[in-house]
Formats: sequence, structure tokens, C-alpha cells
Amino acid sequence: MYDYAKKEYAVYGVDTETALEKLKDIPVSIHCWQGDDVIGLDGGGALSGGIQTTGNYKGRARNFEELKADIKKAFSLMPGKKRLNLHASYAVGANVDRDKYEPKHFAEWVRFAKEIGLDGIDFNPTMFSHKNVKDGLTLSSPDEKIRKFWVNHCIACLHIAEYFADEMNSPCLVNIWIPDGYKDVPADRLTPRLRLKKSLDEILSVKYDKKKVIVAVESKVFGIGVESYTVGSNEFYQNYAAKNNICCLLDNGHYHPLEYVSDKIPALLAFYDKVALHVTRGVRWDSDHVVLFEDELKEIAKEIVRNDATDKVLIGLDYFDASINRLSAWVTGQRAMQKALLYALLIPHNTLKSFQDKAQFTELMVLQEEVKDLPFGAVWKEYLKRENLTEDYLTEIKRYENEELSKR
Ligand code: RNT
Ligand code: ZN
Repeated sequence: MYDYAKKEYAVYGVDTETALEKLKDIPVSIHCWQGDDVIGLDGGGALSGGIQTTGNYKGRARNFEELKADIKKAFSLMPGKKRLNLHASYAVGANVDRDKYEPKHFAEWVRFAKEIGLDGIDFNPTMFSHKNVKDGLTLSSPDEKIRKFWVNHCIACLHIAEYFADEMNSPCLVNIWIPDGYKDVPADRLTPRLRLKKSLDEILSVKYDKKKVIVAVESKVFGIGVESYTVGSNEFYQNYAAKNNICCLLDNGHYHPLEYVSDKIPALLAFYDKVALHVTRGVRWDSDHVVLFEDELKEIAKEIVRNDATDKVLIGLDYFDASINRLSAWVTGQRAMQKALLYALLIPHNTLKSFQDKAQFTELMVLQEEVKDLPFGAVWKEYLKRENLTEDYLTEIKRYENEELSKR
């Protein structure tokens, strides 16, 4: 099947071998928080901040050991280069508050990441599910003590990120997302943003190695309970990032349903050296459903691949479904991302681009349609084979569910 597919693609000038070689080197950062419904290990409390998991499928990881075991099993069923995306709330054995977290609270994660051969670790300050989220606000709080607490938390996270970068010998992305906003029509939209700006300035004023730590800001349009106003909006963060030489993180659940992140990637690539992504799947709202091999995911992958931006676009996953087997959620989403990248690597972009430039729009449309049904599946299977995997991951996950998860 693969030999046949290789020949079919060659007709269009696409070399499947090159595609397979490239794919295995594109890192995908996998979020730890799918494993425990975003609860974390630091006893912060119920999930808050306009994000929500629903469902009560058996076997949620209840502690560090279970989470590690689940990650290890799930990651073993994922092809390609993998990074681990951690939230600060996954500190291990910390008996201090989040503003005082240190690298030592994450040393066990580093040991684990090395043990399972990961490419790197990425990091996120956790500014939700905590008593110091006051009136729904963190970095934009009018309460100086609260605002400072979260500034210090972010500063602590920069130090931890530098430690991850050193230990893993790979730069660490630190993504700042805050839940701050208002449920109903606010009386003042500017002042909270000015406070957020001041907080970001304070965070970035500390010394950190910019080659090792990449700071990103993640905007959002609205969340549950904060429908009317989001402090960290798209325009706010894009301007902040541009002026302060940091990076934007685009979460494709964070825009109006008819706004596409696939179109935003090249817009930002025109100005930024790096663009970070949270790949998710919103169903009617920022619902964070498991990522599937769908049209917008393919479009996102195309923008990364055809712009030669696999080093510039930092791909991370961000979804959490508690209604199905959590390992299967992880693997399905990661494989969908890999599939989309392979799909994009197998498109004759140069031919298509030249049709566009010569205004041959008929040819462009016809060829774009034609390549859609090339034997992609056979190349995907070959990729899995070379990664010592098969199409079937569910059998192994079901076995693990029976032997481990169902005992929890
Ligand atoms: C929330 C953001 C944020 C979180 C994670 C847990 O809407 O997408 O990235 O999902 O940090
Ligand atoms: Zn996100």
C-alpha cells in the first residue's frame, strides 16, 4: 500500500519519504492537564476561571504517581517528537504558596521527562483554581496584594522555566493566561487592562535568558461566567507582545467561531519570529473537546508547513474531556495533530502557490480538490510502522483501563 501511495504522490511531485522524515522532527507539546481534569497536584481547589471539564469517566489520575503512569502509557502510543506541557499547579510536594514555587518542586517532573525521553518541557503559571483569584481577577486586580501575588507567581515560573530549559537542553515556553473578566457590562474597560499591562511589565523586568525562556501571552474572547469582558483580549495582547518583544499564543477556541487561527498564523508570522499555539476543538464555545482530524486543523497544519514555519510555530495541545477514557482523549488528539501535519506535508504547495500567483484560480481549485483523496492513509500507516506503532491504540488503552484505571 505504501509503495503504491508513494508512486501516486510522486505524480504530483510530492516525495513521501521527505514528508515522513520531516514529520518525526516536529515537536508537539502535550498538556499534562487532560489526565486529571485540570485539577493539579497543589490542592488549589475546584476548577475555576471560565473553563470547565464535564463528565466523570472512571480512572481520573488522583495523584502524581497515577498521572505519571497515565502519561507514560499514553505517550507510548503517540508517534513523533513529544514535549510535556506542565501547569504550575502540578508542583510536587510544595508546602509553600504559588508565589514561592521553586525549581525543586518540579525536579521530579524533570526526572520523569528524561526517563521517558521527551524533547522538552513547557510551562504555564496557574492563575485559576486558587483562593487568591479575587472577584475573578488576578494580574488585573485592583487589590495590590492580589496583583503582586500573581506577579510573583509569574516571576517564580520564569525561574522554573529556565531550569527546565537547562535540564532538558531545550527552550521552555511560558504561557501566560489569566481568567480575568466580567460577567456583565463593565463600567471601566481600560483600567483593568492598564493594571494587566503594569503587571506584565513587572514580570518581564526580571532577568531571564530569552534564548531559553520564551514568554507568550494567550488572549481570549470570553469564558463561562465572564461573558461580557475579558481583560486579556486579542488586541491587548497582540500589541503588548509586539511592543515588548514577546510571543503571542493563539488558542483556536478563543475567537469568534468564524475567525480562524489558520488565518492568524501567517498574519503573525509576518511580524514575529515565534508564534505559539494551543490546539483545541471548540464546539459552539471554547469547550475544549478532543482535537480531531478536521478541516480547520488541516488548515492550521498547512499554514505551518507551507510557510516553512515548523521551527517558528510552537505547537501545543489544550483540551480536557472527562467524559471519555482520558488516555484515549490524549492519544486521539495528538495523533490528529500529527495526521494534519503529515497531510500538509503531502500537499504540492509550490504548484498550488504558482497557480495562485498566475491567477490560475480554476487550476488551483481543481488541484486542491484532487489531492484531497490521494492515498494519505497508507502513508500514515507507514509512519506509524516506522514509529513502532499501529493504527490501533484502543486495545492497549482498554487493557490499561481494565487493569489500572478501573481500580481507582
Ligand atoms: C483557557 C486557556 C488556557 C487553559 C489551560 C489550562 O481558556 O485555554 O490555556 O485551557 O491553561
Ligand atoms: Zn489555551
